[in-house]
Amino acid sequence: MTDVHAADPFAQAEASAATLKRLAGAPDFDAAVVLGSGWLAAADAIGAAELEVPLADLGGFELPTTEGHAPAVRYIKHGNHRILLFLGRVHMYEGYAPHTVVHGVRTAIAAGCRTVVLTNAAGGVNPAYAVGQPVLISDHLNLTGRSPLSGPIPAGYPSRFTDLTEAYSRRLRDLARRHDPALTEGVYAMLPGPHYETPAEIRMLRTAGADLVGMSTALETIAARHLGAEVLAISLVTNPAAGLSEQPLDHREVLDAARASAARIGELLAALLPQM
Ligand code: 8IG
Repeated sequence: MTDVHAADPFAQAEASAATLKRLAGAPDFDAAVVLGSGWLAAADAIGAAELEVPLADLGGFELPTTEGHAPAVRYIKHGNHRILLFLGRVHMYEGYAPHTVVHGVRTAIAAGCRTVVLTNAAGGVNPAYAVGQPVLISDHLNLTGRSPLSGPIPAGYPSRFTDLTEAYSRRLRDLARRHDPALTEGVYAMLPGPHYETPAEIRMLRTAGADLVGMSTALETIAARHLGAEVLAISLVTNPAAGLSEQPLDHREVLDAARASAARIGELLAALLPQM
């Protein structure tokens, strides 16, 4: 498959970052949080916004088409800490190329962020997981067949041959567990979607070592690691993966569970972010 590359996604991210810093009146930022589907309830718990900027004002962003994804980034101050909170993301299944999917992460890092927190909603492949449970991502299976690092890398950027041995920072996972010792961790499989898996595919994923399955995060982690940022990622289990549940899920119950958990995890993030 041939990717259609933007002229220079790295230069675009630098430009978006410069605009963001100018609009926020901030010299740089320290950490970025990307909120996935069902995570909007976490936004206010993370902190009060100094400013909310529509992504359309920053250039280089495609606007999310998914319900529950608001196209804006908030600037939040925690003491001396400056945090960027992306209230949504775009996905490959919306028809976007990998470089578009990772534009927010690249913009945040170009704006100074050394820490990236990625959140998502996921199906539980591990049968021990309950709906509403947050899980720290310890590793991933990128089953999209794509990489945000294919294509030209401009001079001055790190090698495209990015080491992913510890893509998800052990230090940050340990820090999260100090705040909430009940947090478990698992392996996240990213598939392109947008359809869900068949039960046979879920059995295959379980055999391959997956605990969670979703349609985001892995490409953003690869882009963040390429640029040397530390990554913490958290999945909110919102459904048992295909074939794991006897009866169809009650959609309202799932949404309620997600909302309640997202608010709780928002408080965890608010406590963690100043220590990152
Ligand atoms: I929420 O079961 C959510 N996102 N691929 N499979 C995949 N993505 C998901 C699922 C799921 N649940």
